[in-house]
Amino acid sequence: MAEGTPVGRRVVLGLVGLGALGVAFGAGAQDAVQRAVANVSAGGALLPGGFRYYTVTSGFPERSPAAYRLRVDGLVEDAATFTFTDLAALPQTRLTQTFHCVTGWTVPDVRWTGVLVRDLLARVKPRAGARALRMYSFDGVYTESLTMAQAARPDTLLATGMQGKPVTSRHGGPVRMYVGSMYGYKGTKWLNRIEVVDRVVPGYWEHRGYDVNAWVGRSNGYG
Ligand SMILES: Nc1nc2c(c(=O)[nH]1)N[C@H]1C(S)=C(S)[C@@H](COP(=O)(O)O)O[C@H]1N2
Ligand SMILES: [Mo]
Repeated sequence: MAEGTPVGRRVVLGLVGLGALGVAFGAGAQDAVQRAVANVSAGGALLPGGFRYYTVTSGFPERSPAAYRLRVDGLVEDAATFTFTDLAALPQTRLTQTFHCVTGWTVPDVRWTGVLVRDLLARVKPRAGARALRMYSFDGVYTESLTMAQAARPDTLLATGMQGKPVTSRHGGPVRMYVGSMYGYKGTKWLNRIEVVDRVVPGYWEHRGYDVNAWVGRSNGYG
């Protein structure tokens, strides 16, 4: 299901109203509602208190770490296919950072672990003329983009761990992207290919009106 447009004040007030539901019906009921909505619509409920599970397809694809492959190709000297074990052998980075969906929900202090995209790129050696990355998902539909400078940031991560556990299938495991300086939509779930290209190619949500440069607080009408 679509995740809608960035929220303004009116919708934020609506969120506060839904928060009151938790008081009226008890937190257990609220959690049950949130789970139900996540299961049924996959669109994420507008309820406070944590992550939504987003997908633009009808489901949440599953792939085991053993079956996982990440292809990195395009304008590189050494195109390569990485297994989960290969990724685990690269330098590991930890980040603790707030997650921001452009529709207004956030999750504070999310603990991520994984491989910085810049450490991955160092292995495949981008060629002169490389300007951007295209990310692909094994959901078969979702795509995203980053400039090389955005990709090289110290908070642009191929995440294999989230909140001290492996990234679950619902959250895009075994490997998803996390772009800490940008809204959540830049973080491709179920990542299976990174193509190095000569220009930014807008991704799934950018074709539907979101900003290509998705800086938290200064894009999509915020700031
Ligand atoms: N493949 C894929 N990646 C995706 C999405 C999606 O629907 N499909 N949604 C994006 C959006 S808008 C957000 S806010 C985050 C949500 O991550 P979560 O589902 O783990 O909460 O994933 C991003 N990556
Ligand atoms: Mo989002």
